[in-house]
This record gives sequence, structure tokens and C-alpha cells, in this order.
Amino acid sequence: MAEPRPRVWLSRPLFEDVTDRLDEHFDVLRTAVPEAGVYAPGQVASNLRDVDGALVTLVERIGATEIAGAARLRAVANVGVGYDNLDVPVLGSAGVLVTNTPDVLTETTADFGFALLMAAARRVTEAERWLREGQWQRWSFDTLLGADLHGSTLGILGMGRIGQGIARRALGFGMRVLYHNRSRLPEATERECRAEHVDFDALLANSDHLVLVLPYSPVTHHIIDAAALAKMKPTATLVNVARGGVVDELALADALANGRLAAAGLDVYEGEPRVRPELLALRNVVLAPHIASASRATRRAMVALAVDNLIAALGYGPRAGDPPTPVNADAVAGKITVKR
Ligand code: 8YV
Repeated sequence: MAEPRPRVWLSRPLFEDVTDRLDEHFDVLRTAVPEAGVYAPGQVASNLRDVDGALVTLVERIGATEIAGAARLRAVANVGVGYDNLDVPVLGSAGVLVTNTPDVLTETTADFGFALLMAAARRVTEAERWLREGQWQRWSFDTLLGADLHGSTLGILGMGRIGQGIARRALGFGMRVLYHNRSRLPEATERECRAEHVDFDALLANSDHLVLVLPYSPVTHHIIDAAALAKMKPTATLVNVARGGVVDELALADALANGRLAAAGLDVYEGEPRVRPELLALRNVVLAPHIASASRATRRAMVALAVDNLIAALGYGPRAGDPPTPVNADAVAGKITVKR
């Protein structure tokens, strides 16, 4: 008798023509996204109970509680380079392979980091709102003055692939680039990005514009807090395309409201999709709903990579047993059974 097909959970509709490839190998459980947009932990747990794999986005949080009854689960493919929604150590010790989608979104995310930076520094959304409110007749020579990018100093906190993409873009604007990272980059990469490694305090003090691109973890939680903001120039711009949790948003709102920071551009928030009223009330912050990777081509590429990962992680397809971008391959080494 033929072996039953593995079952996988697809947590939400993505690009159907891309995710349909899962049906070639698996029985796919497609669930309706709750009205709130987010599954409750109990719903995640029940959707994981009888499946061998899952393809999820950062909105689905999976840890010990969610996998407690998931005896068959062997792989979770995350659509995103960040995977702070997944408790990787817990999943690894349960023998579950985690994969993510790096590289395919690097340039698109770097583009958007720059878009937010320009919009915040040059007050683009604030200016549009002012115009739409019919205030143009009040124009004076110093209306909506912003900060230049060209010739300024750009700080980058977190110098991975996306950080380097932002540094390369800054070269075209004639900016001086400083960065801070857990580990210093190889000299050749520093030369290519014309980026100078500095300590955290020097980065804060010397940046005219600071872009956050570092991974979120307990170590980076609220790394930009009131004390860090106080070390920045009051004329500076802060951009966050990392995770909301790296910034103490109340401290940020306070600094923006009280002239201790000129402007901010945010794509990510602590507790998304909720945005703090303190931020919503401000004019000098550009707010985007977590869309840094959201170009048509890139979002498709992310889903395609996640599908490839899941098929391979469960032992099927041309890369059976060798998913392209594993996160915790060591934790499950030798445990993937190749089917074909
Ligand atoms: C996506 C992201 O919005 O890749 C990441 O880590 O934050 C974004 O690219 C997200 O992953 C969609 O699930």
C-alpha cells in the first residue's frame, strides 16, 4: 500500500500559483485567517496537531505551547528573513527544522529603508498632509525645512546583508557611513561599503541619520531606549526596518514630541498591528505597515523560497533533504528522511 502523503498547514493565502506546488507532494490544510488577522495560540496549536510541516508568516507565533500536541511536526518554513516569531531552540529540541527566506528580500528592504529615511528627513508625508489640509497659503520661506541626506553621516545599526545594501545606496548620496555590529565586517566588505566600524555610543552621537537593521532578540530588546536617544543629535532621523521591539516606542515618541529627535520613519512596531497612539499623534514620524519587503517580485520570491524549503525539508523535490536556507540545520542533522 502506498505511504500516506505528508500533511502541511498553510497558515494563510499567499501567492496561490506558488503555494500550489505544495499540493504536488502534500495534503495541504488551508485554514481561514481569523477576522482579527492573527490566530490565537490555541488555533495555531490545533492547526499544527496533525501536520508534518507548516508554512507560516511572522504573524504566527510558534513555541512550546503551540507544538505541545504536534507529534508529527518536522519542519516549519517561515516566510521572512527574521524568525523571532518562532522559538527556534524549542523547535530544534523537538526535532523540528526551521527555515527562513534570506537574500531574496535584501535589496527590496534596503530600498525601502532608504525610502523611509528620505521621507522622514525631508518630511514628505508631513508635507503632503499639510498640503491636503489646505495650508499652502500660509507658506513661508522656512516652511517644512528638513535635513539633507547628501553630505551627511549615516549610521547603520546591524550590518548584515540589508545593512550593507543600505550602505551601498548611501555611497550614491555622498554620505559618510558608520556602522555598529556584533562583529566587525571583513576589511574587504568595509572597503566595498566604505563603512567605518564604531562603538555603539559613537554611532549614536555621530549619526545625522540612524537606520536600525539588526535582528530582534532578548539582547537587542529596547536597545534604542531613552538613554540611547539622549545620546543622539536632536537634529537626527531614526529609521526602523528591523523589529518594533528594538525601540522603546514611548521613549521615542517622547523624544520626537519634545524636540530631542527631529524625525523618525518606522516600518515595524512592538505589538503589531497595533500602533501606539503616542506615535499616531505625531507629525514628525512616517509610519508604514511593515511593508519593507513588499514589492510584488520580492514577496513572490519569498513565498517560492519558503515552498522550496518545506518541500525539501520533508524529503521531497530536487533538493530533498537539503533545504536551501535552513536556520537550525545542526539541531536536526541526519534526521531528514529523503523520499525522492
Ligand atoms: C515580511 C520581514 O514582512 O522578512 C522579514 O523578516 O519582516 C518582512 O520581510 C515578513 O516576513 C512577512 O512574513
